[in-house]
Amino acid sequence: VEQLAAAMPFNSLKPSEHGFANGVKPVEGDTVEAASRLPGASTLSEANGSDKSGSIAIDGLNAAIESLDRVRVDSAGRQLTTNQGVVIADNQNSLKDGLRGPVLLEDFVLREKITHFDHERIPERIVHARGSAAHGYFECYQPLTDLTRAAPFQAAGKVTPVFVRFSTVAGERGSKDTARDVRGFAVKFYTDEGNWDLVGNNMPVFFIQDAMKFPDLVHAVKPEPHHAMPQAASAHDTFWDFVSLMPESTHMLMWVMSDRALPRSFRTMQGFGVHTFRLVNAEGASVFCKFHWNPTAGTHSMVWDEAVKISGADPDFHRRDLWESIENGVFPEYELGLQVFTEEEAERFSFDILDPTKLVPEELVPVRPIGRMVLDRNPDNFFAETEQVAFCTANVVPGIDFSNDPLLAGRIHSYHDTQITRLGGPNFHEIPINAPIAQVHNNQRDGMHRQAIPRGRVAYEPNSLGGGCPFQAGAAQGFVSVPARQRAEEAQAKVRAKPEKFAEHYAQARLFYESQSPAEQAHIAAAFRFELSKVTVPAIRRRMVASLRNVSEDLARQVGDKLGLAPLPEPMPRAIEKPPRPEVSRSPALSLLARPGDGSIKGRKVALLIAAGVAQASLALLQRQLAEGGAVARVLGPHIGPFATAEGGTIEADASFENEPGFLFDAIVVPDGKAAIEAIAADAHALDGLRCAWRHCKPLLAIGAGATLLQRADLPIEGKADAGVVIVDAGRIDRGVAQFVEALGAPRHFERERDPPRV
Ligand code: HDE
Repeated sequence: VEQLAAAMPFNSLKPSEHGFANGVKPVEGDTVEAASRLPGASTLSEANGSDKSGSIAIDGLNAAIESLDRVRVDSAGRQLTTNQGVVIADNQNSLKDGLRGPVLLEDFVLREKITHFDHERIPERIVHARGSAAHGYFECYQPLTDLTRAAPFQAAGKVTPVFVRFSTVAGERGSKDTARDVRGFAVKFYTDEGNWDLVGNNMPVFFIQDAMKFPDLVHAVKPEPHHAMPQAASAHDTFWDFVSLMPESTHMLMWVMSDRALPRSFRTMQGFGVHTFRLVNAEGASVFCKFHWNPTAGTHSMVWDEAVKISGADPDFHRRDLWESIENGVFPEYELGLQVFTEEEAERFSFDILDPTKLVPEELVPVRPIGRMVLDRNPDNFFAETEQVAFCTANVVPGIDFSNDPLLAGRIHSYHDTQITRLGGPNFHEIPINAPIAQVHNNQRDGMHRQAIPRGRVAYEPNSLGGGCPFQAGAAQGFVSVPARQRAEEAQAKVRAKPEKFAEHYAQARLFYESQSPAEQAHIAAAFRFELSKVTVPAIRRRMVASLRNVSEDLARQVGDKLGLAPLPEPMPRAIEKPPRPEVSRSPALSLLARPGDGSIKGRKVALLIAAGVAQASLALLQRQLAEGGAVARVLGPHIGPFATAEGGTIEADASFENEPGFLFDAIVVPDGKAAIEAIAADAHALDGLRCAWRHCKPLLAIGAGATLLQRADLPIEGKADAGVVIVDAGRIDRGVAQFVEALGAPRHFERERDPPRV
């Protein structure tokens, strides 16, 4: 093993690739840095095969990995076999009756191979079809035993394995990552008391208040049924027709038209449980709670023009970012926070906490950090893990319970139900990625694809023949639903109706809009303008602007003007004449700028433009600082391969101006070297890249002669540019690099933005 390690470049984060596979568990209470050094962090294990089932179950990063190890298959050094384990002699030619004769029916090798292939596809998820996932762990900060008996929260430093899938909602499985859309944020905790799935989104509210409307909402946003267009987009008639008739969607529309719908990466978006849940302690006492995931890297988004361009150049942009970050040891990390409140407090709120179109402002109930989640391992196989994982809101563990949110009730049914078709039967809980670490013992039997082999003749309870086993645990250990009572005044006959506060639809939409920074507000107006201008039926556009008048006259006017709607239509009639007074009129926490991150450049991608004659020395300090900060620097040239430097050496271009366009990067650097600048200026791909970086408000660094390239790209840098444009003399590189690194770790430089764009 040592010889092997010496003979090849060795990434210390990926020891299992090189035979150092004996991972260890994260030390309780350890830092992420220490966790990132754990052996076994990679999954690309080809060197650890066991005779029968591939890799041996090692003392891995966490128990979930160990259980998956049982079924991992590594084929290094193995012969090809059929599914029956029969070794295959020839995998190129079918069995024929003579060289030019017909293929024989007896060719079981051919038939098995084709038959399996014919059935490779399974139905995609009806929503959230496109997704990407990673393994990791949750670590609790302090025991929460006063609030909940849920296993992950019982001790400081307790580590619970997780599998997390991020997704878009509307697009099909092969659609793009950078659609304007809600993102799914689904976490499966493999707790030692069973699986708990926190199936959330990156926005804290939803379009509708009742599950009854969900199929309508999804039919409206999906491609229109007659011609199956548009793909992964809400900018079409049926979506806006539906939501403009559903005033309860207004608050969520503000979120979906905001920068939240265009996250820079999965690493830089929040997650929310959306519904109000309950926490229950060992005494059975319960409180209400909302779950928040806050990314350590801060919240960062793209601009629309950038998202559109990335969709073409790299439809896998978010998937790639997640994968590469983990492989590079830049582990996505999120802090879990709780908003906890009592039933009595909830009764006094101006909104109903059972209404999923409302959030609880952080100024009203602060978010209390309770632990962190680190994603540190990529899946081995996309289909087996990311595609087959089945989340379900019904998967809760003792200590977590539901509220009466009517949207949540529908979900508790839907998720399990949908998997029965998607995964082909009722035994999908036995698929390795779905199987709990906690043991499963019950009397459920049979069904398609059963894996477990239950022993004995007893499959019923109560029994005496099996000694009464498996037996009920009783309330002390088993799951007990909170004995929540309806208040006397609510104990009515059966009704199909909603509580009164559900009828107020605009206060929180206004709160959201008013709490955004000017740049974020401008993006919301531009998003409505864009989407509604794609709507072909004028009455729908008018109805939507009429609804926006109840949110903000300023917003309605901006959108209406650009849709040629003057005078503006009358405001949409409200269901409640005198709505309750909201507790807060501004919530700074709702702006992305509230969480800029810690200024770190970890995971940021920087393009260094080069050509023959580049002054390599002008890049050295920068490259070192980017590497030290955990940023990824890519060297882009007129073509890939080596280029002569001004110093007489060579520098290798990893990518070309054409194959990795500038808009894929977080920042662009133009080095010194006159000849190189001339060559770069002759390639409009490079100039386009610079213009995009400018237009998308990203940092630019130009060193020495590089400054002239910014002029050649027609960037309007008159007088004093913003802090994101750093121009330095070749002699003062150190100061320029420091400024650039600071700009790279900061939010975008929106002070540069113009609508319509100048560049
Ligand atoms: Fe889902 N949702 N949903 N949803 N949802 C599904 O389950 C559904 C809702 C969310 O990565 C489906 O396994 C109903 C809210 C995520 O695998 C399906 C209602 C929130 C994912 C389903 C909602 C979500 C799904 C499709 C209204 C945020 C992807 C395939 C009553 C809190 C999970 C599947 C993954 C997936 C039903 C509303 C989040 C059909 C009926 C609100 C993150 O069961």
